[in-house]
Amino acid sequence: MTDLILALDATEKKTALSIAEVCAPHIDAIKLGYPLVLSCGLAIADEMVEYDLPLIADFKVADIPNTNRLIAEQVFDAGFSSIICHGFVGKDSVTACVETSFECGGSCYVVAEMSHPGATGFFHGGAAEKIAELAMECGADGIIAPATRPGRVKVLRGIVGKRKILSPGVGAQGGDADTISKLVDGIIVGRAIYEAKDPAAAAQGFAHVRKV
Ligand code: OMP
Repeated sequence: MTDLILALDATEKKTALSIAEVCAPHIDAIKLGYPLVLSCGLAIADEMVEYDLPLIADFKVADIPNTNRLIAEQVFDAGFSSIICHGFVGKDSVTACVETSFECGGSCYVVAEMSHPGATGFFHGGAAEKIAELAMECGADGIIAPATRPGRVKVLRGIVGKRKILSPGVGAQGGDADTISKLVDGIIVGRAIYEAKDPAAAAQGFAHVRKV
């Protein structure tokens, strides 16, 4: 089974809630990040409760350990079930997110390699492998790895083993859902669903992938 995670980056509350409502039967989780939360506040998580789906907070947290902990506490208090943090900030900062997630009964995912073209400027030469190793050492639940580079996901799978890989970059960024879903535990899809004329139909279009 590969989860379909909706990246709900719509910035208008009414639009975001109506997309979540119609897509809910066809998806496994909703990822909320800066675009929607900066527009509507963290309380938007409360309004999503009725869809009965896990909520992933994508703030790509990248600060000192104490600040990471404070951010993670806010996220879990608001009702999210997972948080995404950056790994390049180091072991102590990632550990703060992982420990807070554990204490709050949630999960923590660490960005190992990003999906956009510019990411290769820094996530290369073994950097992503190092971050994935760090994520495992810190006890993270999994990593974020790019649907736009399935070959790299295979390499990172070798490091994380059975731990989860969630993969953004399907659709708008060019990643292929069928290819990547065979390699990962969840695909993260944003614009291909929330910008579609019929978001529910677009989400339903990934039904075959959820069975992989
Ligand atoms: P679309 O490109 O519209 O499908 O959205 C992808 C979503 O995944 C956005 O919310 C991005 O912020 C997020 N994302 C990436 O696109 N690439 C990454 O490397 C990491 C993330 C993420 O952490 O979710």
